[in-house]
Amino acid sequence: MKIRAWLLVTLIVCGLAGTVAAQRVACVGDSITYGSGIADRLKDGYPAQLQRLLRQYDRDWEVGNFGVSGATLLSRGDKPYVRESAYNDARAYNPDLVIIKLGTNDSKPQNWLYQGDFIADYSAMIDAFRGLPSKPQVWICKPVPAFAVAWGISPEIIRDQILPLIDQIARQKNVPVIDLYTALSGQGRLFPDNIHPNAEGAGVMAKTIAACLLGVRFPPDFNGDWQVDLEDLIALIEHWGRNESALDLAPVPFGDGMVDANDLAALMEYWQWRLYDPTLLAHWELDEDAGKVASDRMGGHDAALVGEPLWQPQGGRIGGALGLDGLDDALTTDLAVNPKDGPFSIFAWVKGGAPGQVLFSQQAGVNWLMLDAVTGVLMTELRGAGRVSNMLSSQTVIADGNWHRVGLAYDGANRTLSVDDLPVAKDSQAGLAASSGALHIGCGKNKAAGSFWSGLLDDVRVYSRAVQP
Ligand SMILES: [Ca+2]
Ligand SMILES: [Ca+2]
Ligand SMILES: [Ca+2]
Repeated sequence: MKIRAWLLVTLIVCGLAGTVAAQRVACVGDSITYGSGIADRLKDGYPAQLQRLLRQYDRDWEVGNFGVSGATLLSRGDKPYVRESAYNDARAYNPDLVIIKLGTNDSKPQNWLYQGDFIADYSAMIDAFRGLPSKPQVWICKPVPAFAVAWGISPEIIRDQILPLIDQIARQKNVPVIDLYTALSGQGRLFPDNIHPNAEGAGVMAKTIAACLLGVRFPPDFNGDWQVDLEDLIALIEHWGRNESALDLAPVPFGDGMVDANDLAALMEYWQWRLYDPTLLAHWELDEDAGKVASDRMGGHDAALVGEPLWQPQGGRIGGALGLDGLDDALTTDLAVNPKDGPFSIFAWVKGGAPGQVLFSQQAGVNWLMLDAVTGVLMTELRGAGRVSNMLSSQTVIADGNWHRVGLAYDGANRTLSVDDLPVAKDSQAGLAASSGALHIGCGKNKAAGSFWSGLLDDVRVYSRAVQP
């Protein structure tokens, strides 16, 4: 009976999957939205953090920061938002979603004089945004708490008067509310000046807002493979009816601790979703069937085909692959990862090869991953700057006509070579020699004869972390 209920629920929610697509988000607000008091507000302000969270789901999410320090919702306040150029900018942004977080500055005595206008002014702003050609969905936020009176801002007015008014507006205008007040209650340590959240506090805001927009509190990928699939569903089933915060996807934004139908529905909304690992710098899937460009799924580093590599749409390990002739075929990229800068890794599926051939190299640098010129074992020439440091060789020959997943990972202290997700060589190496050249795929550092790869190449990934095999 239980299983049948499961299947039924699964089938019902499956029909709803795929409704979450990337959109343009305009963040309207005051100095808390702007990011006052955050050292690097363009990186750590809540809109920037929100964009990063959303882009785990889809690279096309776009979040604009239209915060204005000191701005009030009240049009008779001392700095009405509607008279700021940011208001025009936010409307010209053509948003699909608008997040309004105002009210904090309205609690100042000179502004709260006009409290009687609050509902009408807020309604007018909601209507103005809803009337844009892009017909955005408007969300309103309960302001974050104030932890002391500062600049005339009143913690009590926010809590006792503004919060209930926001609820009232939400009902009257049928607009969804994001409760940033509850999200940050008791978190005074995240507010160095008692009013403005620091980067961590802005992160809590971003998480809360992202949860509301996405319908899920965090990515429903419990085993960390950036895919939402059967393994994640099984994890949910195994914890069904239990109190397990690591699987508490819903209800948004705060969860309920329990693993139940809410969480299943949230997961199914992302069924078969491919998430983006923020440490994945580039991912060439090599699934094209024509052309001289291998596109980067992460968007920033499309690779150029050199020579006459052949697309093999049916012949890959994952989808299609690229065939290289061992003479002059390769891929060049503009991705420059300096080995001196710390952890990174590179992985690919490969088939073929011969002694001396190179999979990855760095222009004006060294060969990152290659087959030993004599024995054909997998090795790297990447090493420390000192004369005592050595190359690292495995004992593993991969040129046996089968597909193998090969990798090189550096965690800042250790080099690891892997084949088929098992380590085949590892040593400590405190720091690698600096090199800022671009990554070559399928040829040596100098494109020397004999260094070109002969065989198939598929699913090349470069990370800014050490992915452990
Ligand atoms: Ca997963
Ligand atoms: Ca739950
Ligand atoms: Ca592929």
